[in-house]
Amino acid sequence: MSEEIKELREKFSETVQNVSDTQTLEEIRIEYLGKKGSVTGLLKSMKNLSNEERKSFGQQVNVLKNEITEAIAKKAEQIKQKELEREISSVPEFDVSAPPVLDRGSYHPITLVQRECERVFRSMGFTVEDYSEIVTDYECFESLNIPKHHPARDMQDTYYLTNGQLLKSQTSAAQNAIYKKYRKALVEEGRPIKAIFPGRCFRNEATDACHENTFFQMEGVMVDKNISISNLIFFMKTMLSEVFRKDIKVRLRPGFFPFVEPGFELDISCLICGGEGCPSCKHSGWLELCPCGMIHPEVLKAGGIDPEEYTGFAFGLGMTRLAMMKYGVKDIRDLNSGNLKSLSQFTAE
Ligand code: FA5
Repeated sequence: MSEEIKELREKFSETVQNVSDTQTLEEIRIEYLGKKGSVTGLLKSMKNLSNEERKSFGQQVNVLKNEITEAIAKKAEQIKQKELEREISSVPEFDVSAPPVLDRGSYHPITLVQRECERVFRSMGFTVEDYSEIVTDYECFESLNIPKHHPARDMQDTYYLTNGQLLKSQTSAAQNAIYKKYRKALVEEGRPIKAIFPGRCFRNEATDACHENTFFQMEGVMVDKNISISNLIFFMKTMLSEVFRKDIKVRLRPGFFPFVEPGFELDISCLICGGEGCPSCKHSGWLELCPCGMIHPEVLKAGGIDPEEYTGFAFGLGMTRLAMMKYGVKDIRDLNSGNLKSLSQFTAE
């Protein structure tokens, strides 16, 4: 009987050695460890043995079973790592001097990053919302607990239309409408509000390597009973690890926004300079990427949601900066330049 174990062990290690994809590995797992698998077969065959033999044979089969389980887990990890390396190496490097590829259409890097973010959040049950670029003062500021003459308005000077409307300075401007759209489903059917809304934002500010007057953000909100900071941190971590597919150094520090309490600034270590300091990160080594926090009770109230019963988190991801970091674009202004020589490097698959 031990001969059978030896043969099975040898056969398994030969087979598993050459496996390079998850599906074949799963087939092998079933072949050996499944209900009708070879190892299970050995265990079943023990019923014909004497008590003494059964004990020693059982132990040996269990050792083999553990060896196979471990080897399969190790192989699965190796395959995953290889797939990840393949994916990372297929991300195009940004080279400002590369010749243009004008015979093929291409997606803008921000579109690519936006689609990636949408994919990640959709898979976690978030809806993707579209929102106007022209909004009212109420949507952009008042409903967000920023009354007229509040100093927080100074940080977001934007472009005003003659009719008093404005080009939205932040995707948070859509929050109020989203709460109103989904509050009935929340209160009457107990369905949590889980929504993201990517969009273009405008600010009247001097441009530099990491500031544009027109840029993209992606807002996200989740409202339900008992939502806490842990939920916020979980979603932030998942989003970053899915988008970058590698370990990113992140720091969370207190941040003030009138529409969240408490509020945080989520920064990532600058991937252009590796944290050393460069113009892309204003020489700090860190890049402000995704401010976030627990939605202020006044903001929930303005959206028709009772803050005594419901809580939620909100975040405002700087999508243009995310695209810079993901594709190694040193100057944010390249992304709005319309320069085909640079942008056509991101040709769609
Ligand atoms: C806001 O706009 C808040 N609405 C974010 C928020 C949402 C906070 C929900 C809390 C809860 P801030 O002004 O810091 O915050 O901008 C958010 C992100 O947008 C920044 O971290 C940055 O990544 C990006 N951003 C801001 N200004 C610019 C700019 N001029 N150019 C490029 N990206 C910018």
